[in-house]
Amino acid sequence: MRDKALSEDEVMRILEETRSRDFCYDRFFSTMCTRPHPIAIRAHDLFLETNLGDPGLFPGVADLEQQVVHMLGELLGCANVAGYISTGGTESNIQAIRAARNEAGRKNGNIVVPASAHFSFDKIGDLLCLEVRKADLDENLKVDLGSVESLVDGNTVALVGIAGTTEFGQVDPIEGLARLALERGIHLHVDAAFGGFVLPFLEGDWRWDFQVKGVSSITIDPHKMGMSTIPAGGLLFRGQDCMNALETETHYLTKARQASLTGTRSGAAAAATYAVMRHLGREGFQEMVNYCMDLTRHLTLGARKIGIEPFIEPVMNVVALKVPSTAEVREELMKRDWHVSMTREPNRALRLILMTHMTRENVNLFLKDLEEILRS
Ligand code: 0PR
Repeated sequence: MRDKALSEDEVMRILEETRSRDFCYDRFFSTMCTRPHPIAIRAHDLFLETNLGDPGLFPGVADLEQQVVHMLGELLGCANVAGYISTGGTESNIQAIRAARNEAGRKNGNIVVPASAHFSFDKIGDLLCLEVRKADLDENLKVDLGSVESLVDGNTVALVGIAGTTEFGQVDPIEGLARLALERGIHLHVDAAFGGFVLPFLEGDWRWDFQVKGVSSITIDPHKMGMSTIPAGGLLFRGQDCMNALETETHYLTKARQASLTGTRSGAAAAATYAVMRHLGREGFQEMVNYCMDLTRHLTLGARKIGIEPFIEPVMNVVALKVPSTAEVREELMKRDWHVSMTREPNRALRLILMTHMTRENVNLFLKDLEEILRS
C-alpha cells in the first residue's frame, strides 16, 4: 500500500477504467450467471454490512435467510427443509457430501458421481478424503444406473445425481438413483445448481426433487437462474438431522452452533434472493424460463438450418452443438467477441447457455457469424 492517500474521485476513476476492461454480458454464451435483477441489487446494497456468521447481531437478515430456505424448499417439493444460503454450487456440494459422510460416521470412503459431474466434486474428493468414483453415461448423456450400481460398495457415503448438467443441461434418472439409495441406505445428493430454477418451470413431469423419496439434499443456486447477486448458493436438506451433522460449537458467538462452511458471511445475497423471489413470484420465473427456452429453440432451429445438430435435444437452456474442429471454431468466434465454451472429451461440443441477458437479435448475429466461420 502506498503512503499517500488518494481522493475518492481518483480511486473511482481507476476502478471505472478497470471495470471497462471487463467484457459485457450481452455477448456471453458461456456463463451460467447473469446480470442480477435490479431489485436484487437494491436488496444487496441494503444488507451489505450484515454478517450471517453472527446471526444474533443481525436477526432481521437471519430471518430473511430462513424465509428464503423455506421458499426454496416449497419450490422443490418440501416446505420443511433445513438449509442455508451458501456462496454457490461448490460450497453447497462440499457441505452436502460432508454432511453425508459425517452422518455415516466416517472420515473416508467413496462417493459415486456421474462422469458429467461438475469439477467441484473433484475438489470434494480432495478436501474430504473421499474417493470419487465416476459412473458412465448412457447415449443421452444421463448417468447409467447399472454403472452406478457396479461402483457402489459398503464404503459408499453418498450417491450424486445431477438435475441440469453443467455441459449439456441433461437430467439424470433421479428416481432410479433414489431407489438405489433407499435400498442401500445411502445419502442421495442432487446437484441442481443450474437446473433448480429451471426444471420447476418446464413442461413435463421431471420427478427429481424432494417429492422423490430418497433424495436427501439438493444444491440450487440463486446466482445462476435465480437472478440474484453473486455469491448466492442454496443448500437444502430434507430434514434438520442431516444439517446437524455439519455443526460445530461456536462458543463466544450469539448462536452456540454453526453449520455453515464459512464463518463470516454476507447477508446481502440472502436478502437479494429473498427480494427476487418475492418480487417475481412463480409467474415471473415462469416468464423468464419461457424466454430462455424460446431463445434455446430459436438457436437450435437456426443451427439446424446451417447444418449443425445438437448432441442431445436441449432439455433446458443449454445447447451443445456438434461442430467440426470445435476448438478452432471457438477461437474464431472469440475473435468476433462471442464468449462461448466447449465441453470436455469425448463429446467435444460448442456449449452455449441462453441466459436472460441474451436476445434474439444477438442469437441471429451469432448464427450468421457461425455460418460464415464454418464456410470459410
Ligand atoms: N454444479 C453445477 C451443476 C454447476 O453447473 C456449477 C457451476 C457448480 C455446481 C458450481 O457452482 P459455483 O460455480 O457457483 O461454485 N457451473 C458453471 C460452470 O462451471 C459456473 C460458471 C458460472 C462458469 C459462470 C462460468 C461462468 O462465467 O460452467
